[in-house]
Amino acid sequence: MTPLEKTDPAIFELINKEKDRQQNRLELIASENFASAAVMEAQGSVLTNKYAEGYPGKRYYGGCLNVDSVEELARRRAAELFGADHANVQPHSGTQANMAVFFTVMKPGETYLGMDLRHGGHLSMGHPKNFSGKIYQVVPYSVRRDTHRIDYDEVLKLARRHRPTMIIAGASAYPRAIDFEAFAQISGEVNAMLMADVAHIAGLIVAGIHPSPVPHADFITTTTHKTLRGPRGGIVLCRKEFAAQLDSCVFPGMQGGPLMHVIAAKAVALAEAAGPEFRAYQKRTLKNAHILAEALLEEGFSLVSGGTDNHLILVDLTDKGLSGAEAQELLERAGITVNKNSIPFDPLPPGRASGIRLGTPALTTRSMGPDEMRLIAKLISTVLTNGRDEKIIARTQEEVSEMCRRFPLYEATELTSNRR
Ligand code: DSN
Repeated sequence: MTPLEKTDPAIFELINKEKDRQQNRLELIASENFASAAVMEAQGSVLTNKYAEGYPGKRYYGGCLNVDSVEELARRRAAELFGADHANVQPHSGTQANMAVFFTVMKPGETYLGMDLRHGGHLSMGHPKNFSGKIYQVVPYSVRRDTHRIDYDEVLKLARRHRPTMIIAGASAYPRAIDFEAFAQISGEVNAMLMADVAHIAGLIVAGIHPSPVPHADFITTTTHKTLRGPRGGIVLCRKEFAAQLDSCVFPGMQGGPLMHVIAAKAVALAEAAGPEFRAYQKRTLKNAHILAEALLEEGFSLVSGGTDNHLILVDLTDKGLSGAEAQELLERAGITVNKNSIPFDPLPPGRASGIRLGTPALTTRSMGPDEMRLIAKLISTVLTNGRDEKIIARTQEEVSEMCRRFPLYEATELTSNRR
């Protein structure tokens, strides 16, 4: 019996069930991944017990010698990996990383440009219930109706008209490469700060298979758990002239004690991301996304923008007579996990949505490749065409289980960690 099983059988059982779910289902949520055993070991370590408000060498608590070294390593690894001047590794999430930049750059009431949430933008780019929509004035930019790609002419026009303090280049559901240089030209012309939110594509960037924003942006934010394959959390990178102000906006500005166990896990993931295996993994992720997109097109699906340049695909279901919510539910019952997603110019509200978003980072981590992507496209097509048929759902579930058995994720004996 493990200590957890003995102390809290209810939580032990739920973790065990979640492990089974991860093991036995096809994880296609574009923002999820499976962190390594080393990352989870660091995150589950004694560092969770240490308070360390402040920064290395300037803490409000004694006993910070070891956690100082941990945070120094994490900061150095992050800055080196991306080629940035400065890194703050304390934000607890991507939204908090973004909040730190807003607080550094903008006064309440000031204006910024961000990608329209209905066109791929993120909650923290102006949702009316989020700080970014409540405290600041957002001017949303969109994708073009004909290509579904960012309309850089519109961004320029809006920038000239509104003279924003900041422009955000970044998205959470955009399947095409982002032209950070074009954003930098626009922000330069109107004298705005440029923030790149690369949460989704960070892994591709460090692997050199998506253009980097580092030479162009004043601030770069990312989460650490998506393509970067680390623990859940956020990081901000910036030019050195903003370092002190950014750090002070994170602590004491918006957070108290940093999560040192998570920072240690971030450091581990950043070291993993610097290695050659990680680059190969990102290339496989990209290739799998291309193959999955092509196979879905062959199955008769429409894809937003016609395909993908990165790890994610937005499927437009308008001609299938299904909402994204219905498709998500049918696929879930068949063992395939996706999320409903708005598509550009969506006639349905976000709670129903006309699309689903698919991503290949997690399945690539468990070593699935082109053959599996083609099979998955067929399974998705079968379910979404005949999903009300219980026999089809049951047969698909069996195929999913068989595929998952061939690509084991966790050691059979370990209940809470140890990705293979
Ligand atoms: N929720 C994340 C995503 O799925 O893209 C963004 O924070």
